[in-house]
Amino acid sequence: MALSASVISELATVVDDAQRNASEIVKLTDDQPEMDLADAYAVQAELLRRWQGEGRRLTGYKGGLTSKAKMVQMGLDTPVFGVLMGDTCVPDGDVIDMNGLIHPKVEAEIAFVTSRELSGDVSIDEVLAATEFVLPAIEVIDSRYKDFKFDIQSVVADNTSAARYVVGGSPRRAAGLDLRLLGVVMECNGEVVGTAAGAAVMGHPAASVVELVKWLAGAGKALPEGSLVMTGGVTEAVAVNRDDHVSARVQHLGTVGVRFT
Ligand code: OOG
Ligand code: MG
Repeated sequence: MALSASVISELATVVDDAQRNASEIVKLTDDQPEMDLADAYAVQAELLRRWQGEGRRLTGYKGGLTSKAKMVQMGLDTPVFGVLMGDTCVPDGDVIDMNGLIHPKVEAEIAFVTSRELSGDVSIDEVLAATEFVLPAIEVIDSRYKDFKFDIQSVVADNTSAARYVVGGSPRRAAGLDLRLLGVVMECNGEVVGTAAGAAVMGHPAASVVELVKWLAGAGKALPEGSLVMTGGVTEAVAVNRDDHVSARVQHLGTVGVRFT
């Protein structure tokens, strides 16, 4: 780490305020060029500590930049991890108020809910054996950085752009499904805006969970039983506007949808 605890705390305040007020900020590295990835995750950990202190609940974790499409779109080549807070969960079919967001984009994802704790080095098969069900998801990302432009440190400190998440459809047991082959179609106002298969995420969506568990282990943590894991957008993220209706259809897992007002 390159930054002091007091600077980490100041940066957490900058990000927290931007998230609360839906106000744009400049990349943290503009003012803190020394900031490294460990500092960035320290800012994220400080945010989580504050949020839990306010009574907000950690419901799971997210992997980001786990598909080639997302990496190319953002010009970064390292997966990132973030936290999911219960109050940012939007019911399937519900509406999201654009007023609380800056410049939201949507991503179609495959989500997991775990049935057992996972820790350390796990295999794809171990992840699948510890999976209660898989389900379709839409993640709404809303980078707090101007023009959605950032480097890896800045996006990690911004909790990897997490803003809202929607899960639903028809949750299914993973056994008997080849998650690599699940077709995914994202639509906006009935028009197809993205297509992919599960394998777009690291060759297998469960590989994103493997990496997440490894990242948690590095911080001395395990992935608790009953966690929701968003494995990352399978296609490029798509910008949305007021009155847009977005849906993500995942083969065998049904459809999840949300509208913006
Ligand atoms: C970073 C978050 C990426 C995903 O699913 O790839 C992400 C960003 O692109 O703003 O959530
Ligand atoms: Mg995502």
